[in-house]
Amino acid sequence: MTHEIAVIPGDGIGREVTPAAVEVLEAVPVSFGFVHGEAGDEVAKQRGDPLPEETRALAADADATLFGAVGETAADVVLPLRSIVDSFANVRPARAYPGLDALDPSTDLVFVRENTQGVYSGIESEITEGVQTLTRVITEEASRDIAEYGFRYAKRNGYENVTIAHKANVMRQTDGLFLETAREVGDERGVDYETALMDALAMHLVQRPQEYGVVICPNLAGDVLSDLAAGVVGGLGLLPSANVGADNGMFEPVHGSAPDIAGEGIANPAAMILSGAMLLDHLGYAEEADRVRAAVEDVLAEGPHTPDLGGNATTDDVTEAVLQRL
Ligand code: GGG
Repeated sequence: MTHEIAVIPGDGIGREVTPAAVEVLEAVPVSFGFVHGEAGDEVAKQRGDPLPEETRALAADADATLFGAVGETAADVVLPLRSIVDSFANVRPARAYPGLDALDPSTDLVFVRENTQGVYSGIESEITEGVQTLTRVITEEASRDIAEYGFRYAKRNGYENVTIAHKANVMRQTDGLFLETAREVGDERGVDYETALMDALAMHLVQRPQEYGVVICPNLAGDVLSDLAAGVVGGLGLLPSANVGADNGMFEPVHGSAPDIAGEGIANPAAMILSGAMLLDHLGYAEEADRVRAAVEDVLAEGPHTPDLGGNATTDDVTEAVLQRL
């Protein structure tokens, strides 16, 4: 069986790391057909549309999508793509790797981020000059879906600690509903969990990350806390992610387009290649996914390293080293 994969590199370093993940997927014994699409800031400049219709169709029709990165047009590209592939959960693992400079070497966190609403619902308006508003949407249904996914993920993957992140003492109605619903799900399952105010949680994730496992979060909190966790384990070049729903999925690094280093060929491809491993998991190739992760871990432990990890290797050097291990 051949799996059709939509490949959308996007902008900046997305254009450099996405081919690395494709090369790695081509090296595993799974039959893929890759179809390529354009999206992002550059396409918006050229065609006036950051997410052309044919790219939307590619993502909708494919078995899964590999997405690189986007810059200024994030709201017009990555949010619609997540919706096109019908994903309600954004899973962002942040692990410490042997040989790298993590604050605590036993850190093993997974952010399970609500992917459809919160302040990313896209409802903003100017009510009068100098006054902008934003509507934060939280529904019981979406809160239940993400909490069930998070608790299920923790059980399946052997995580003992589950934390529900919220700010219900301030956003009483919206995060009040999120918290109440997620607690109900935990109670119905009869499992242990804790709840945490997201601001205090940010501090504790830095001070004692080893005490946390799966963190179930509203949308913006998940985006921010996972970047914070990237700082805890060694940088954004290390964090992959999966946008998943009932069937389809989109796999992308947590990092953005990094215009400061784009075009230099020195972006760390680890996050993108690890996103490819999550794609393999999603399609049912757990063994192949583990092999890709093991190859990346070896390279992270022994080098070569790109400059974000203190080395002077290029994206191609690191990709080649991963391919050699595979
Ligand atoms: N590959 C991830 C990417 O391009 N991120 C840019 C960004 O701003 N993302 C917002 C989000 O993840 O919700």
